[in-house]
Amino acid sequence: MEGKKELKLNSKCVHAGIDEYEFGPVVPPIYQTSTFKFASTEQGAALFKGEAKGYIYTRLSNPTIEAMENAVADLEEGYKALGCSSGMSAITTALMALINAGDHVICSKAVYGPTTNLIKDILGRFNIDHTFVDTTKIENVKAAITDKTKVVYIETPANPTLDITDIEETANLAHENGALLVVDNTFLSPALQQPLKLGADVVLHSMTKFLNGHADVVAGVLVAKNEELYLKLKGTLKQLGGVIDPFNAFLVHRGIKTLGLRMEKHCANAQKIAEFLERHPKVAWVSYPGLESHPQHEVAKKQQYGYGGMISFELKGGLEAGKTVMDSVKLCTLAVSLGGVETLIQHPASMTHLSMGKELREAAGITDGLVRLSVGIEDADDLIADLSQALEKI
Ligand code: LCS
Repeated sequence: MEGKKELKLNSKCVHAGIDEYEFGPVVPPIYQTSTFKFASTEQGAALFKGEAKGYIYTRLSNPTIEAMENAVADLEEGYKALGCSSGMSAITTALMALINAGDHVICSKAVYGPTTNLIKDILGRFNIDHTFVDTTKIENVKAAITDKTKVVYIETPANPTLDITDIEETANLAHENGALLVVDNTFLSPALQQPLKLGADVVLHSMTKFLNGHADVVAGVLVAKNEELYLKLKGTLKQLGGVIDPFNAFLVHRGIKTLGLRMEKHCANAQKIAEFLERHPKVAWVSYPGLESHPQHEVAKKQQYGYGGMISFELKGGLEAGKTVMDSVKLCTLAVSLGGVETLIQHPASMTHLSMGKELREAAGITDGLVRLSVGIEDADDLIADLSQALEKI
């Protein structure tokens, strides 16, 4: 893929990770096999020692998975990528690879609910300390950082508040203090944000979302800045075992071909819907990075190539009014997850962020009335008409 590094986004999406294969298929074949035959005991031993090129066993590597990994690494402009069985597998692997007992992690207050639980409840059992801070303000990270801090973990834009953290500023601070910066880039995808270029050390995704884009796969990915970090992550992933399978890797790789096109439409639709909601008399507030009213609009403008497809808002009638809207939509679907071609609506306090508990939710700005929209690629007018009729029901 070296020669293709200079391509623009849509060309990259179509061609990234595509190699030459026997018989000349244009699309990478699905190597749906758990294991690979050795030519001899000697070759098998050489493969295990890393002295020969080839494949051993699909948990360790597989050509279909590698093709998808190369595509994601190319799009993120990272060293190499590792396909994981889910976004949570990617997050668990990154933290287990980079942290030891006795270390400290700083994490954004607003992140996907289970990420909070993983850090607080599971890593906490292994004597790993943490501080959840509002990372939109660098002075909060500065105040929380200690000589034990090994990882600063941010999600930007954050799920579901859409808070934005300045990646470059946070990377610099982490590095000055001997820590690494890990960025969850799920909400934007590499089409709209490339954290490694801004100084992050590891970027990860739930590929269940925009990268795959069709709501039919659960998968994750890790992308490392350099070989040293890649080998650390790879060693941990292969032992923990949360790898992606070849068929899901194939589907994600197929989804990536239209990533640039999809993100363009997600952004255009979300901008129109956010503006419609902000003008609507029944809406109390709207959080969308593309609105000038968003507190970090300028940071988004600086570090993102677009504002994304995610919106959160609250109605003047609070939770009850939100429930009416969620129960009245017809084109939008009431479901969790995000980043697919279809528009989804959900209620974080009782769904995706329930496990965080009320105290942490409130500290993170996830109010009981907050409604989250993952804007799809339907026609914006149809989506606005649907939301409009649902708002009329209040
Ligand atoms: N990171 C972010 C930002 C997420 O939104 C999610 C899932 C994950 C990681 C975990 O990925 P998974 O293991 O599910 O592939 N977010 C979800 C959400 O907001 N609704 O349902 C899942």
